[in-house]
Amino acid sequence: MAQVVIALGSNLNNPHQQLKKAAEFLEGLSEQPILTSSIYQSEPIGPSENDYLNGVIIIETNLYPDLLFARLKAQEQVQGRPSRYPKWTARTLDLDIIAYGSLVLQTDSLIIPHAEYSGRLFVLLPLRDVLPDWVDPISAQPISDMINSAAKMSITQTTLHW
Ligand code: PH2
Ligand code: MG
Ligand code: MG
Repeated sequence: MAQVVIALGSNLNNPHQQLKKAAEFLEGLSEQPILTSSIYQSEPIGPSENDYLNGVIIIETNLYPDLLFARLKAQEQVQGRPSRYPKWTARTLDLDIIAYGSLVLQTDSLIIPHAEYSGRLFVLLPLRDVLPDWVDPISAQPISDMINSAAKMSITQTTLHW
């Protein structure tokens, strides 16, 4: 069984409801109770206008990465995201596999650990909530170092519940 880090983001159509629905879906997917970070509000990085709600959820699963990826993409579509879209546009739901145990994998469709997470505070801050001892599987950098060197952005912890 693998411990999988999933980052969630939404900035369209009631983001809080979108995150709660996605958490329910991930709970159903996980062999163990999920771990949830705080929910953060963050300025959009990229062309979008609306602020995001972001969070991180840890699941335990026996699904292989490619199958898990397909299940996450299907849930994005269930929650109203078109299957094809330009990079970084506003979205009802984004479910990204940040890490899959300590696996390192690069295929045409899937890069694990996530190629850009180590520079993104909207992933790193919630990840630290749930796994404060997290170390990057490739660089061996502790999460505190990644947070210190990530680009500054406007992001605040909310009191919203999953
Ligand atoms: N996701 C992106 C692009 N920009 N900005 C914020 N604040 N939060 C996100 O989740 C996000 C983003 C691409 O997935
Ligand atoms: Mg993303
Ligand atoms: Mg994505």
